[in-house]
Amino acid sequence: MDVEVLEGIFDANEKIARENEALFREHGVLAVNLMASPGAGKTSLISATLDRLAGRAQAGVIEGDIASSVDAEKIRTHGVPVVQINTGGACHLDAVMIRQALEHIDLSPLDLLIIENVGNLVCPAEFKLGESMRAMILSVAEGHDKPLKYPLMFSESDVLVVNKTDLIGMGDFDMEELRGTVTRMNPDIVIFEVSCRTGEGIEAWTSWLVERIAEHKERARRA
Ligand SMILES: Nc1nc2c(ncn2[C@@H]2O[C@H](COP(=O)(O)OP(=O)(O)OP(=O)(O)O)[C@@H](O)[C@H]2O)c(=O)[nH]1
Ligand SMILES: [Mg+2]
Ligand SMILES: [Zn+2]
Repeated sequence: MDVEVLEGIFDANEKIARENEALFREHGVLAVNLMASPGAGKTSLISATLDRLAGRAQAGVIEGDIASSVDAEKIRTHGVPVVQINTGGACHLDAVMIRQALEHIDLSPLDLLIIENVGNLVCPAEFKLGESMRAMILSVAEGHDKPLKYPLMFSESDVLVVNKTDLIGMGDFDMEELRGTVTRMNPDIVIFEVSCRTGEGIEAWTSWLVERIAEHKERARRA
């Protein structure tokens, strides 16, 4: 594809993303684009977060996958509204897919919308969905060198959740090295260390998210 065609695709996506963003703002909903490679723990983190959020914020979830509704079925057990998007082969979500999914979800009662992007460490970072927060997960099993190899997502994310800390010590993962690399690329990024298996760090992450939800609501109210 030549450069002009690619720019056209990004511009068209950006326009719809801005419309989605306006809709989220109108409803005072914090939309979070959750990105990571396959199996890093996106669905596990959403599940653990929903358990902790109960009574503190109303959440909805959009599940993006190439195929199947496996993740949506898991999230539905938490009693929150869920919409599954199947991309039919595409390796990332785009703003049009989100707009279509929003026809099936009532934003009015929600404070938070978590969008689980397709498992992929590369192109999801290139497509805005209308989110106000970009969150990514890196799992310990993937290795601390990933920011050097897949820089865009690490440099574009507002928050990095390092998952599977229960596996530290089983390989050569170096948390300090990871923190150093990521912070040099993105000095403003907020980093949490969690294990969805043991529950370590989940409360710290969830409390931070609750604060961001309140901040976002206040900003939307003033706008
Ligand atoms: N040891 C360990 N395993 C975990 C942890 N979190 C998730 N897992 C496991 O990792 C696997 C993948 O987790 P998922 O939550 O499905 O990952 P995902 O990122 O949603 O995967 P896709 O949607 O397929 O991209 C599952 O077998 C989880 O049980 C953790 O903190 N520690
Ligand atoms: Mg998943
Ligand atoms: Zn893609």
